[in-house]
Amino acid sequence: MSIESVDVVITSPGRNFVTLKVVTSDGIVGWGDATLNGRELSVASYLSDHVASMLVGRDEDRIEDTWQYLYRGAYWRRGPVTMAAIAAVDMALWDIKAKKAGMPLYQLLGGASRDGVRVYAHASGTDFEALANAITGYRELGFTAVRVQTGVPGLGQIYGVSAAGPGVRYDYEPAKRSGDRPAEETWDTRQYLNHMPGVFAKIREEFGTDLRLLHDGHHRMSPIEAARFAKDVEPYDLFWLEDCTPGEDQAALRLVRQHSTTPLAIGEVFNTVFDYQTLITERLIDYVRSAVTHTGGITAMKKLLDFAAIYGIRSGIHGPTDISPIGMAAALHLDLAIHNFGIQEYMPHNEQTLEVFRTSFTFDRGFLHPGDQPGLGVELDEEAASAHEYTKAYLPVNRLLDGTVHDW
Ligand code: KDG
Ligand code: MG
Repeated sequence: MSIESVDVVITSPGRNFVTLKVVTSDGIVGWGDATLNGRELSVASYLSDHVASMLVGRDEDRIEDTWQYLYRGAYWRRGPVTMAAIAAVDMALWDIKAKKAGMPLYQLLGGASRDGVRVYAHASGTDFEALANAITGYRELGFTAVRVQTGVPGLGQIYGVSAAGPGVRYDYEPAKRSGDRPAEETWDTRQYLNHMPGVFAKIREEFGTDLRLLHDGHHRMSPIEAARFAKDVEPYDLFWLEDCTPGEDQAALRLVRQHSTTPLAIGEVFNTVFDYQTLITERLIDYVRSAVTHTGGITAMKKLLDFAAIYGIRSGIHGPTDISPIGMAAALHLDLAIHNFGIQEYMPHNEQTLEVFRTSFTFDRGFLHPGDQPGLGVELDEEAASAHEYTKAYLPVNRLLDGTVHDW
């Protein structure tokens, strides 16, 4: 048996997704997610112009060998485009292998280590009342963990905050169809640092100590600013503070660690285990935030999480709406199987997306389960996908109040 065809499907059911379809000579179809938000077509080209022809005729069962062939064989290593392309191939091959075995993928990864995967939702609001409404809504749905993002007085639309108002829950989508250029937002770290600790104090007052609270700094603080933030929010018992400093600078987290016991998570912009080498061996983080889709797939992510496990570091796999339901399913199978699971991000996809990607994972009182269909458990409906044409969309660019470009 061998790989007979490899195709790239680009579809936009509400937002853009790039999907790899691998078909074997005996007709088994494997799916992989290759979506890189705001740069989708580069991964599509990497796959269709450079990788597809290399895969045809290869033995679909040789997953490790194919991974090394694409990673080492390209000479040019790492980076989000390369690693998203390799991830898509890897996911599709695991999907095929599990379908051939007649088992859900998590069985091939060692079987379930737990009954379900604890997930956190995105609660946000432009002010405290809207935020509190969102938190209440998620608790009613059974969520036991929420990520909290809120507006900062004096700033307009900022990262992570839905402007849609109370009652609308699954609605924050940062990639904007803004024509040929990204939309722009403004930022001021001083106002943010002065505002946020009070928000957490009020949440604890109103919702008590049970709820797990998470927060995303989205790379905006300098090391000493992040240290101050982490120290100021210590009394409110955050589950984690995410991406407090820009991801490139691993040593920055030494300073944050020296000043605070707030748990730290980082990694959604990382692509390989090497981005974590200092962070893991020096125990500078508590959670690995990579996406399976952007880190070379299931093969690479399993190795990364096993490496983290040796240092007592747990998983917190990236799961926003720009990870397709296929990438999300890959995360859920890993979450269920590994021992050092921490938490899984869950930003449910909208109905349009779920008409194109037929999922079998289930949500029950704050926990997800990948389901027991053979493979990853997600099938792409190609006819439905063809009705949604790609539309260019960008993540926003961020500027300080004086116009200086800042990390978004
Ligand atoms: O494409 C960018 C998003 O995936 C990112 O902004 C979401 O930070 C994010 C998160 O933690 O989900
Ligand atoms: Mg994040």
